[in-house]
Amino acid sequence: MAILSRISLLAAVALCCLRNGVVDVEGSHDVYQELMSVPAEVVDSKYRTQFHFQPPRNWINDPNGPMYYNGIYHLFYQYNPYGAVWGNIVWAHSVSTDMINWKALEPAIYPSKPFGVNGCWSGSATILPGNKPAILYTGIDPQNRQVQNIAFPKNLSDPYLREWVKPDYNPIIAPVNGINASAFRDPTTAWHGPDGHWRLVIGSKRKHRGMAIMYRSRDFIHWIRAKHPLHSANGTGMWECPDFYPVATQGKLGVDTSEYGAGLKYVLKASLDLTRYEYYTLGYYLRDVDKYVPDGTSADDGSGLRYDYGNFYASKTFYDAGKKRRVLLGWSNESDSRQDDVSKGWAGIQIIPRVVLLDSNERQLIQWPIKELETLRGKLVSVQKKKIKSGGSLEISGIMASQADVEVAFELSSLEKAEPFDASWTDPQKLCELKGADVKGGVGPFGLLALASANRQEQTAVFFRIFKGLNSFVALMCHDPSKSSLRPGLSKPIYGGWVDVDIQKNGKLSLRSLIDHSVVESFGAEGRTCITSRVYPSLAVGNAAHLFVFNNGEEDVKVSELKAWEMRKPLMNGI
Ligand code: DQQ
Repeated sequence: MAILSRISLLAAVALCCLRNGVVDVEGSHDVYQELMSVPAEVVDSKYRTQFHFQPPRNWINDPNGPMYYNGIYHLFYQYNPYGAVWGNIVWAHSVSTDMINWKALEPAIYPSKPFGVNGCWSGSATILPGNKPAILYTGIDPQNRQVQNIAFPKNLSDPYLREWVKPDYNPIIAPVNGINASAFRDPTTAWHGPDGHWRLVIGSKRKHRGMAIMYRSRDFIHWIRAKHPLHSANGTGMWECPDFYPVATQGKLGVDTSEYGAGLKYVLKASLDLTRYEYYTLGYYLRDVDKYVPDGTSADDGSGLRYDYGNFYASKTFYDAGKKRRVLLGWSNESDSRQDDVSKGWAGIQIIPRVVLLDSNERQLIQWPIKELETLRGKLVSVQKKKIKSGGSLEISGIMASQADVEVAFELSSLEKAEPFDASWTDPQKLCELKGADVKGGVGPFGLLALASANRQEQTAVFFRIFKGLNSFVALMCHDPSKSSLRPGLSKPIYGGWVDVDIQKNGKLSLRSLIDHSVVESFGAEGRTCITSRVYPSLAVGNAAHLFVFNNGEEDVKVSELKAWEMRKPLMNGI
């Protein structure tokens, strides 16, 4: 790959200081200097996902600059062309007409100029007036400073926008006037205000305060820092990959980032480098002072709402003008060891693109896999009106359960046996750790056992559990992969989130899980709570994987309907 010949290895360290005028890059990813240019000799297929986004080999992380342009979806992403661990970072590029089948192109942005010579990190795309796309991204300059650069397509009549030009006047935004040069990255899609100014935010921090520093521009090239950040939150540390966009309070359509007027609320999301989790708040955008104010319905300190309570990071949305929807993409990292990644020859996937909407209660977002995914649905097995007795289970057979899309609706006839809720349980993840899938309950745990071996020595449990609170019932959704593999040395975190539904009123809970060899991506209560886990079974592999419905609660539950489809493999970057 000649175009990549000037890529320099990034010997990043986790300290931030100035040495001979060179800023040490503050580590946003673990750096394995000795592994980052070890070429993939064998590309393992046992754990490769089949319908989730992956390049043929090597390391990937954040989705970058997703956009819809003249009928084509573009996905750029952080990519190491030389190895299966983070390093040598470029913007790889794939195109699609449905975000399910992908065609890989040559990397679009790579370190060929001084203002990005030490790496081309994350950023976003904006479609400028006259239908002209522009990319803003973070370059690591010769002093290892994080600077913001612009790039334009070389040839707008190329439908794939293969080549991108980085003008020599870059960087267009530099870390000056007190900005921490190693904590200044990931520009958002810009939005255009009624006053004729463009605006964007860049992730940063001051001491422990995470923040979205705002810039304004008239011509998109010259940017001036606003007096105040758009928003900041103490104790949250560095904000990576911020995202800011409007959502409609009525209806099911997405909203363009530059739209304004009545009937809109705003979402501000930050990826926290400290915890490697993301959180978002809903709120209002005060245009006269260019400030975002959370509406207070969820915590603004990292403990609040998340798109996904599992293995999910560095997400980014874009407005799909073709289908008038807002679509979310995000990175799901491996949870095996770095050495495993080198042996596999690859690491990292993108989640299935999700449509994002505001819930009608305006307290949270709802996410759902894009409709196009359903074109991959093949053989179907279904179950109707089946009682799962206390302690019982039901095997769903007849499809390849390692590559499936499963939708199930549960009916709860009584909540009488629900366990009492303890007010000290404030962290849903901890509660799922305390009460894993094997811990018997009153109402629940009930749900699915994905990627299970025949005798269930291996299983990844996806389930709900209902508690009786003082004034209302509390629903919890968990992923418990503690028995996902007999292999030693794997990280198997248990994840959990609250489910904001009135379970007493409707007596129903739905679950959808996308199972794809080493990933289980789940959507509880029509997409109100989402959890993704990466797992590496040793027995429940390929055709040996099984799928069960289970109920470890005292109360019986009913499966009113279950549908499980075997999923076909799309065109995936030429694999
Ligand atoms: N990944 C990029 C950074 C970003 C981080 C580097 C988030 O731009 O802050 O690969 O995963």
